[in-house]
Amino acid sequence: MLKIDAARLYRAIEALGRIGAYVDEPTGLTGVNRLALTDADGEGRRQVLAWMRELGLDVTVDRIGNVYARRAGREDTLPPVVIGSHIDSVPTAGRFDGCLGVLGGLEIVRTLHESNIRTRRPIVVAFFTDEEGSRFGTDMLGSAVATGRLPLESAYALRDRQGLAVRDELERIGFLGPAPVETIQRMPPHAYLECHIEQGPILRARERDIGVVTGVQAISWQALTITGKSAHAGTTPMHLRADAGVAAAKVNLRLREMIASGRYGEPMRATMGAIVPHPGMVNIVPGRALATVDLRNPSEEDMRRAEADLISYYTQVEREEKVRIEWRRTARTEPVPFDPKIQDRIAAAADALGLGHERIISGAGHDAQELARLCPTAMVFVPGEHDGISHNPREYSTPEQCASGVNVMLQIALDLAEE
Ligand code: HGY
Ligand code: MN
Ligand code: MN
Repeated sequence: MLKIDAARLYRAIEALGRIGAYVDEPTGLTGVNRLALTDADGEGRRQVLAWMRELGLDVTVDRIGNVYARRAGREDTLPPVVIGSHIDSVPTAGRFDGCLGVLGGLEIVRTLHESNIRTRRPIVVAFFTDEEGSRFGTDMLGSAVATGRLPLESAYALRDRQGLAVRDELERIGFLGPAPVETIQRMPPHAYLECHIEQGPILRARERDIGVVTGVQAISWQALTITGKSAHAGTTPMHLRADAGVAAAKVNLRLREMIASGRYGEPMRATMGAIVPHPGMVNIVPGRALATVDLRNPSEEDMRRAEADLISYYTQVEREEKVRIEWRRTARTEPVPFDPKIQDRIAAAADALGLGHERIISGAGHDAQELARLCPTAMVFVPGEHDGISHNPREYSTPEQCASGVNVMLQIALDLAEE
Protein backbone atom coordinates (compact mmCIF):
# COMPACT_ATOMS: atom_id res chain seq x y z
CA MET A 1 0.00 0.00 0.00
CA LEU A 2 1.39 3.40 -0.99
CA LYS A 3 2.68 5.42 1.96
CA ILE A 4 4.12 8.88 2.50
CA ASP A 5 7.61 9.66 3.80
CA ALA A 6 6.85 10.27 7.49
CA ALA A 7 10.22 11.87 8.29
CA ARG A 8 9.98 14.26 5.33
CA LEU A 9 6.47 15.32 6.38
CA TYR A 10 7.69 15.99 9.91
CA ARG A 11 10.69 17.97 8.68
CA ALA A 12 8.31 20.20 6.73
CA ILE A 13 6.11 20.70 9.81
CA GLU A 14 9.17 21.63 11.87
CA ALA A 15 10.52 23.95 9.16
CA LEU A 16 7.24 25.84 8.85
CA GLY A 17 7.00 25.90 12.66
CA ARG A 18 10.26 27.89 12.77
CA ILE A 19 8.55 30.76 10.94
CA GLY A 20 6.88 32.98 13.52
CA ALA A 21 8.48 30.97 16.33
CA TYR A 22 8.74 32.62 19.76
CA VAL A 23 9.79 31.52 23.24
CA ASP A 24 6.81 31.27 25.57
CA GLU A 25 8.06 33.06 28.73
CA PRO A 26 6.23 31.12 31.44
CA THR A 27 7.11 27.68 30.06
CA GLY A 28 10.28 28.30 28.05
CA LEU A 29 8.64 26.31 25.26
CA THR A 30 8.88 27.43 21.63
CA GLY A 31 5.48 28.41 20.30
CA VAL A 32 4.29 29.78 16.97
CA ASN A 33 2.73 33.17 16.32
CA ARG A 34 1.64 33.59 12.71
CA LEU A 35 -1.46 35.71 13.21
CA ALA A 36 -3.34 36.16 9.95
CA LEU A 37 -1.86 38.70 7.51
CA THR A 38 1.06 39.62 9.75
CA ASP A 39 4.62 39.59 8.43
CA ALA A 40 5.09 36.14 9.96
CA ASP A 41 1.99 34.86 8.12
CA GLY A 42 3.36 36.38 4.93
CA GLU A 43 6.69 34.63 5.46
CA GLY A 44 4.98 31.33 6.16
CA ARG A 45 2.86 31.74 3.03
CA ARG A 46 5.91 32.44 0.89
CA GLN A 47 7.65 29.34 2.26
CA VAL A 48 4.68 27.11 1.43
CA LEU A 49 4.34 28.69 -2.02
CA ALA A 50 8.04 27.95 -2.64
CA TRP A 51 7.44 24.29 -1.74
CA MET A 52 4.40 24.22 -4.02
CA ARG A 53 6.40 25.65 -6.93
CA GLU A 54 9.32 23.28 -6.30
CA LEU A 55 6.77 20.50 -6.82
CA GLY A 56 5.80 21.99 -10.18
CA LEU A 57 2.27 22.78 -9.03
CA ASP A 58 0.25 25.47 -10.77
CA VAL A 59 -0.31 28.05 -8.04
CA THR A 60 -3.10 30.65 -7.94
CA VAL A 61 -3.80 33.24 -5.25
CA ASP A 62 -7.30 34.66 -5.01
CA ARG A 63 -8.52 38.06 -3.91
CA ILE A 64 -8.87 37.07 -0.25
CA GLY A 65 -5.43 35.46 -0.23
CA ASN A 66 -6.52 31.84 -0.48
CA VAL A 67 -3.86 29.76 -2.26
CA TYR A 68 -4.61 26.80 -4.57
CA ALA A 69 -1.79 24.60 -5.93
CA ARG A 70 -2.92 22.25 -8.67
CA ARG A 71 -1.41 18.95 -9.83
CA ALA A 72 -2.75 18.00 -13.28
CA GLY A 73 -4.79 14.86 -13.72
CA ARG A 74 -5.02 12.52 -16.71
CA GLU A 75 -8.42 14.03 -17.42
CA ASP A 76 -7.48 17.53 -16.39
CA THR A 77 -10.80 19.21 -16.97
CA LEU A 78 -12.53 17.10 -14.30
CA PRO A 79 -13.38 18.70 -10.93
CA PRO A 80 -10.39 18.17 -8.63
CA VAL A 81 -9.95 16.53 -5.29
CA VAL A 82 -8.95 19.35 -2.95
CA ILE A 83 -6.79 18.76 0.12
CA GLY A 84 -6.48 21.75 2.38
CA SER A 85 -6.45 23.57 5.68
CA HIS A 86 -4.81 26.74 7.03
CA ILE A 87 -1.33 27.95 8.02
CA ASP A 88 -2.28 31.07 9.97
CA SER A 89 -2.21 30.57 13.73
CA VAL A 90 -3.44 31.91 17.05
CA PRO A 91 -0.75 34.01 18.81
CA THR A 92 0.21 31.18 21.19
CA ALA A 93 0.09 28.24 18.80
CA GLY A 94 1.88 24.99 18.26
CA ARG A 95 3.26 23.74 14.93
CA PHE A 96 0.46 21.37 13.92
CA ASP A 97 -2.89 23.22 13.91
CA GLY A 98 -3.78 23.62 10.21
CA CYS A 99 -0.22 23.03 8.99
CA LEU A 100 -0.60 19.25 9.20
CA GLY A 101 -3.37 19.36 6.60
CA VAL A 102 -1.58 21.65 4.15
CA LEU A 103 1.85 20.04 4.46
CA GLY A 104 0.19 16.62 4.46
CA GLY A 105 -1.32 17.53 1.11
CA LEU A 106 2.11 18.52 -0.25
CA GLU A 107 3.61 15.29 1.09
CA ILE A 108 0.91 13.36 -0.77
CA VAL A 109 1.87 15.23 -3.96
CA ARG A 110 5.57 14.42 -3.40
CA THR A 111 4.67 10.76 -2.90
CA LEU A 112 2.61 10.66 -6.11
CA HIS A 113 5.49 12.31 -8.03
CA GLU A 114 7.97 9.74 -6.70
CA SER A 115 5.65 6.86 -7.53
CA ASN A 116 4.95 8.23 -11.03
CA ILE A 117 1.25 8.13 -10.32
CA ARG A 118 -0.94 10.41 -12.44
CA THR A 119 -4.44 10.41 -10.97
CA ARG A 120 -7.48 10.66 -13.24
CA ARG A 121 -8.64 13.86 -11.57
CA PRO A 122 -6.43 16.86 -10.74
CA ILE A 123 -5.43 17.21 -7.10
CA VAL A 124 -5.33 20.66 -5.54
CA VAL A 125 -3.55 21.50 -2.29
CA ALA A 126 -5.00 24.65 -0.71
CA PHE A 127 -4.63 26.90 2.27
CA PHE A 128 -7.28 29.41 3.29
CA THR A 129 -6.84 32.85 4.78
CA ASP A 130 -7.38 33.58 8.48
CA GLU A 131 -9.03 30.35 9.58
CA GLU A 132 -8.47 31.26 13.22
CA GLY A 133 -10.31 34.56 13.33
CA SER A 134 -8.07 35.66 16.23
CA ARG A 135 -6.99 38.96 14.67
CA PHE A 136 -9.96 40.18 12.65
CA GLY A 137 -12.66 38.62 14.79
CA THR A 138 -14.42 36.08 12.58
CA ASP A 139 -13.21 32.55 11.91
CA MET A 140 -12.82 30.66 8.61
CA LEU A 141 -12.62 34.04 6.83
CA GLY A 142 -10.97 32.92 3.56
CA SER A 143 -12.94 29.70 3.14
CA ALA A 144 -16.22 31.43 4.08
CA VAL A 145 -15.62 34.03 1.35
CA ALA A 146 -14.51 31.39 -1.20
CA THR A 147 -17.66 29.34 -0.62
CA GLY A 148 -20.02 32.32 -0.60
CA ARG A 149 -21.01 32.52 3.07
CA LEU A 150 -19.30 35.92 3.58
CA PRO A 151 -19.17 38.71 0.97
CA LEU A 152 -15.64 39.71 -0.05
CA GLU A 153 -16.27 43.39 0.65
CA SER A 154 -17.38 42.75 4.23
CA ALA A 155 -14.28 40.59 4.77
CA TYR A 156 -12.08 43.36 3.38
CA ALA A 157 -13.58 45.86 5.78
CA LEU A 158 -12.86 43.87 8.96
CA ARG A 159 -10.33 45.58 11.20
CA ASP A 160 -8.04 44.37 13.98
CA ARG A 161 -7.68 46.05 17.39
CA GLN A 162 -5.20 48.54 15.89
CA GLY A 163 -7.75 49.46 13.22
CA LEU A 164 -5.85 47.79 10.37
CA ALA A 165 -8.17 46.43 7.66
CA VAL A 166 -8.03 42.98 6.03
CA ARG A 167 -7.72 44.39 2.52
CA ASP A 168 -4.80 46.67 3.39
CA GLU A 169 -3.01 43.93 5.30
CA LEU A 170 -3.49 41.45 2.44
CA GLU A 171 -1.95 43.99 0.08
CA ARG A 172 0.85 44.81 2.52
CA ILE A 173 2.03 41.19 2.76
CA GLY A 174 1.63 40.71 -0.99
CA PHE A 175 -1.28 38.27 -0.99
CA LEU A 176 -4.10 40.31 -2.49
CA GLY A 177 -4.17 37.84 -5.38
CA PRO A 178 -5.73 38.20 -8.85
CA ALA A 179 -7.99 35.14 -8.94
CA PRO A 180 -11.70 35.70 -8.31
CA VAL A 181 -12.78 34.32 -4.94
CA GLU A 182 -15.66 32.53 -6.67
CA THR A 183 -13.22 30.21 -8.47
CA ILE A 184 -14.01 27.25 -6.25
CA GLN A 185 -17.76 27.88 -6.49
CA ARG A 186 -17.68 28.00 -10.28
CA MET A 187 -16.08 24.57 -10.40
CA PRO A 188 -16.83 22.88 -7.08
CA PRO A 189 -14.33 20.20 -6.11
CA HIS A 190 -15.17 16.56 -6.59
CA ALA A 191 -14.43 16.28 -2.87
CA TYR A 192 -12.57 18.10 -0.10
CA LEU A 193 -10.33 16.41 2.48
CA GLU A 194 -8.67 17.87 5.57
CA CYS A 195 -6.31 16.15 8.00
CA HIS A 196 -6.12 17.98 11.32
CA ILE A 197 -5.06 17.43 14.91
CA GLU A 198 -8.02 16.68 17.18
CA GLN A 199 -7.05 19.48 19.55
CA GLY A 200 -8.67 17.55 22.39
CA PRO A 201 -8.07 14.56 24.70
CA ILE A 202 -10.44 11.90 23.31
CA LEU A 203 -8.41 9.97 20.71
CA ARG A 204 -5.24 9.82 22.79
CA ALA A 205 -7.14 8.74 25.93
CA ARG A 206 -8.85 5.97 23.98
CA GLU A 207 -5.59 5.08 22.20
CA ARG A 208 -7.09 5.62 18.77
CA ASP A 209 -4.78 6.48 15.85
CA ILE A 210 -7.46 8.06 13.67
CA GLY A 211 -10.57 10.16 14.26
CA VAL A 212 -13.27 9.75 11.61
CA VAL A 213 -14.84 13.18 11.92
CA THR A 214 -18.64 13.15 11.73
CA GLY A 215 -18.97 16.92 11.52
CA VAL A 216 -18.43 20.25 13.29
CA GLN A 217 -20.56 21.67 16.09
CA ALA A 218 -22.29 25.07 16.00
CA ILE A 219 -20.11 28.09 16.83
CA SER A 220 -21.33 31.46 18.08
CA TRP A 221 -18.94 34.35 18.87
CA GLN A 222 -19.87 37.74 20.32
CA ALA A 223 -17.88 40.89 21.02
CA LEU A 224 -19.21 42.78 24.08
CA THR A 225 -18.66 46.47 24.80
CA ILE A 226 -19.69 47.20 28.39
CA THR A 227 -19.98 50.86 29.38
CA GLY A 228 -20.22 51.93 33.04
CA LYS A 229 -18.67 54.88 34.81
CA SER A 230 -15.01 55.35 35.58
CA ALA A 231 -14.44 56.38 39.20
CA HIS A 232 -11.86 56.65 41.96
CA ALA A 233 -11.46 53.27 43.69
CA GLY A 234 -11.01 54.86 47.12
CA THR A 235 -13.50 57.67 47.29
CA THR A 236 -16.48 56.25 45.35
CA PRO A 237 -19.03 54.48 47.59
CA MET A 238 -20.11 51.07 46.22
CA HIS A 239 -23.76 52.06 45.70
CA LEU A 240 -22.69 54.90 43.39
CA ARG A 241 -20.63 52.67 41.07
CA ALA A 242 -21.31 51.45 37.53
CA ASP A 243 -18.46 48.98 37.34
CA ALA A 244 -17.95 47.51 33.82
CA GLY A 245 -15.48 44.97 35.21
CA VAL A 246 -18.08 43.52 37.59
CA ALA A 247 -20.61 43.36 34.75
CA ALA A 248 -18.16 41.38 32.60
CA ALA A 249 -17.47 39.07 35.52
CA LYS A 250 -21.19 38.48 36.03
CA VAL A 251 -21.61 37.50 32.37
CA ASN A 252 -18.60 35.20 32.62
CA LEU A 253 -20.00 33.46 35.70
CA ARG A 254 -23.39 33.20 34.04
CA LEU A 255 -21.79 31.26 31.17
CA ARG A 256 -20.53 28.73 33.69
CA GLU A 257 -23.96 28.55 35.41
CA MET A 258 -25.68 27.99 32.05
CA ILE A 259 -23.47 24.99 31.35
CA ALA A 260 -23.95 23.60 34.87
CA SER A 261 -27.73 23.91 34.48
CA GLY A 262 -27.68 21.24 31.75
CA ARG A 263 -30.45 23.22 30.01
CA TYR A 264 -28.45 23.42 26.77
CA GLY A 265 -27.29 19.83 26.50
CA GLU A 266 -24.22 18.21 28.11
CA PRO A 267 -21.68 19.07 25.36
CA MET A 268 -22.40 22.85 25.47
CA ARG A 269 -19.18 24.86 25.95
CA ALA A 270 -18.81 28.54 26.72
CA THR A 271 -15.71 30.72 27.05
CA MET A 272 -15.00 34.35 27.80
CA GLY A 273 -11.53 34.34 26.25
CA ALA A 274 -10.87 38.07 26.43
CA ILE A 275 -11.80 40.53 29.19
CA VAL A 276 -10.15 43.94 28.77
CA PRO A 277 -11.12 46.49 31.45
CA HIS A 278 -10.40 50.11 30.70
CA PRO A 279 -8.30 51.85 31.85
CA GLY A 280 -7.12 48.72 33.70
CA MET A 281 -5.53 50.50 36.66
CA VAL A 282 -5.48 49.28 40.25
CA ASN A 283 -7.13 52.39 41.69
CA ILE A 284 -9.73 53.13 38.99
CA VAL A 285 -13.19 51.54 38.70
CA PRO A 286 -13.28 50.37 35.06
CA GLY A 287 -15.69 52.58 33.16
CA ARG A 288 -15.51 50.30 30.15
CA ALA A 289 -14.77 46.67 29.42
CA LEU A 290 -14.37 44.75 26.16
CA ALA A 291 -15.08 41.04 26.34
CA THR A 292 -15.62 38.10 24.00
CA VAL A 293 -18.03 35.17 24.22
CA ASP A 294 -17.42 31.84 22.45
CA LEU A 295 -20.33 29.35 22.54
CA ARG A 296 -20.15 25.84 21.07
CA ASN A 297 -22.93 23.29 20.81
CA PRO A 298 -23.58 20.27 18.56
CA SER A 299 -27.30 21.10 18.68
CA GLU A 300 -28.50 24.13 16.74
CA GLU A 301 -31.68 24.28 18.76
CA ASP A 302 -29.82 24.28 22.09
CA MET A 303 -27.38 26.85 20.74
CA ARG A 304 -30.21 29.23 19.77
CA ARG A 305 -31.77 28.90 23.19
CA ALA A 306 -28.43 29.57 24.88
CA GLU A 307 -27.86 32.67 22.75
CA ALA A 308 -31.35 34.02 23.51
CA ASP A 309 -31.03 33.37 27.25
CA LEU A 310 -27.60 34.98 27.40
CA ILE A 311 -28.77 38.09 25.58
CA SER A 312 -31.74 38.50 27.92
CA TYR A 313 -29.33 38.14 30.86
CA TYR A 314 -27.42 41.17 29.55
CA THR A 315 -30.56 43.25 30.25
CA GLN A 316 -30.60 42.02 33.84
CA VAL A 317 -26.92 42.92 34.34
CA GLU A 318 -27.49 46.36 32.82
CA ARG A 319 -30.18 46.99 35.41
CA GLU A 320 -28.23 45.56 38.36
CA GLU A 321 -24.93 47.27 37.55
CA LYS A 322 -26.24 50.45 35.90
CA VAL A 323 -24.11 49.71 32.79
CA ARG A 324 -24.85 49.40 29.09
CA ILE A 325 -23.96 46.14 27.33
CA GLU A 326 -23.67 46.33 23.56
CA TRP A 327 -23.07 42.98 21.87
CA ARG A 328 -22.11 42.22 18.28
CA ARG A 329 -22.20 38.76 16.74
CA THR A 330 -18.79 38.23 15.13
CA ALA A 331 -19.02 34.59 14.03
CA ARG A 332 -21.91 32.15 13.68
CA THR A 333 -22.05 28.77 12.01
CA GLU A 334 -24.55 25.98 12.43
CA PRO A 335 -23.55 22.34 12.95
CA VAL A 336 -22.12 20.83 9.74
CA PRO A 337 -22.26 17.08 9.04
CA PHE A 338 -19.49 15.50 6.91
CA ASP A 339 -20.04 13.09 4.07
CA PRO A 340 -21.03 9.69 5.50
CA LYS A 341 -19.69 7.68 2.56
CA ILE A 342 -16.26 9.26 2.79
CA GLN A 343 -16.36 8.72 6.54
CA ASP A 344 -16.85 5.01 5.86
CA ARG A 345 -13.92 5.07 3.44
CA ILE A 346 -11.74 6.69 6.10
CA ALA A 347 -12.68 3.96 8.57
CA ALA A 348 -11.95 1.26 5.96
CA ALA A 349 -8.60 2.83 5.04
CA ALA A 350 -7.65 3.01 8.73
CA ASP A 351 -8.54 -0.67 9.08
CA ALA A 352 -6.47 -1.56 6.01
CA LEU A 353 -3.53 0.30 7.56
CA GLY A 354 -4.05 -1.46 10.88
CA LEU A 355 -4.96 1.79 12.62
CA GLY A 356 -7.51 2.07 15.42
CA HIS A 357 -10.23 4.62 14.74
CA GLU A 358 -13.50 5.99 15.98
CA ARG A 359 -16.10 8.52 14.94
CA ILE A 360 -15.77 11.88 16.61
CA ILE A 361 -17.45 15.27 16.27
CA SER A 362 -15.09 18.22 15.92
CA GLY A 363 -15.09 20.57 18.90
CA ALA A 364 -13.14 23.11 16.83
CA GLY A 365 -14.15 24.91 13.68
CA HIS A 366 -12.37 24.08 10.41
CA ASP A 367 -12.27 25.22 6.79
CA ALA A 368 -13.86 21.87 5.94
CA GLN A 369 -17.14 23.06 7.39
CA GLU A 370 -17.24 25.78 4.72
CA LEU A 371 -16.23 23.48 1.84
CA ALA A 372 -18.98 21.07 2.91
CA ARG A 373 -21.45 23.54 1.33
CA LEU A 374 -19.86 22.93 -2.07
CA CYS A 375 -18.92 19.27 -2.21
CA PRO A 376 -18.62 15.96 -0.33
CA THR A 377 -16.26 16.78 2.52
CA ALA A 378 -14.56 14.83 5.27
CA MET A 379 -11.83 15.18 7.88
CA VAL A 380 -9.26 12.86 9.35
CA PHE A 381 -8.19 13.60 12.93
CA VAL A 382 -4.93 12.59 14.56
CA PRO A 383 -4.44 12.45 18.35
CA GLY A 384 -2.23 14.83 20.31
CA GLU A 385 -0.06 14.27 23.37
CA HIS A 386 -0.53 16.18 26.67
CA ASP A 387 -4.31 15.61 26.56
CA GLY A 388 -4.36 16.93 23.01
CA ILE A 389 -3.72 20.48 24.18
CA SER A 390 -3.84 23.00 21.31
CA HIS A 391 -3.72 26.75 20.76
CA ASN A 392 -0.71 26.41 23.05
CA PRO A 393 3.04 25.81 22.58
CA ARG A 394 2.62 22.40 24.26
CA GLU A 395 0.60 21.21 21.25
CA TYR A 396 2.35 18.03 20.10
CA SER A 397 1.63 15.09 17.85
CA THR A 398 4.28 12.48 17.14
CA PRO A 399 5.71 11.76 13.66
CA GLU A 400 3.80 8.47 13.69
CA GLN A 401 0.50 10.14 14.62
CA CYS A 402 0.94 12.70 11.83
CA ALA A 403 2.00 10.10 9.26
CA SER A 404 -0.95 7.82 10.11
CA GLY A 405 -3.43 10.61 9.44
CA VAL A 406 -1.81 11.61 6.16
CA ASN A 407 -1.47 7.98 5.02
CA VAL A 408 -5.21 7.53 5.53
CA MET A 409 -5.88 10.76 3.65
CA LEU A 410 -3.59 9.55 0.83
CA GLN A 411 -5.71 6.42 0.36
CA ILE A 412 -8.95 8.42 0.29
CA ALA A 413 -7.49 11.00 -2.09
CA LEU A 414 -6.35 8.25 -4.47
CA ASP A 415 -9.79 6.61 -4.41
CA LEU A 416 -11.63 9.87 -4.97
CA ALA A 417 -9.21 11.03 -7.68
CA GLU A 418 -9.85 7.88 -9.70
CA GLU A 419 -13.67 8.11 -9.54
O1 HGY B 1 -11.83 28.32 17.09
C1 HGY B 1 -11.79 27.27 16.47
O2 HGY B 1 -12.59 26.40 16.69
C2 HGY B 1 -10.71 27.02 15.44
O3 HGY B 1 -9.50 26.79 16.10
N1 HGY B 1 -10.58 28.14 14.55
MN1 MN C 1 -7.14 24.60 12.78
MN1 MN D 1 -6.98 26.66 15.63
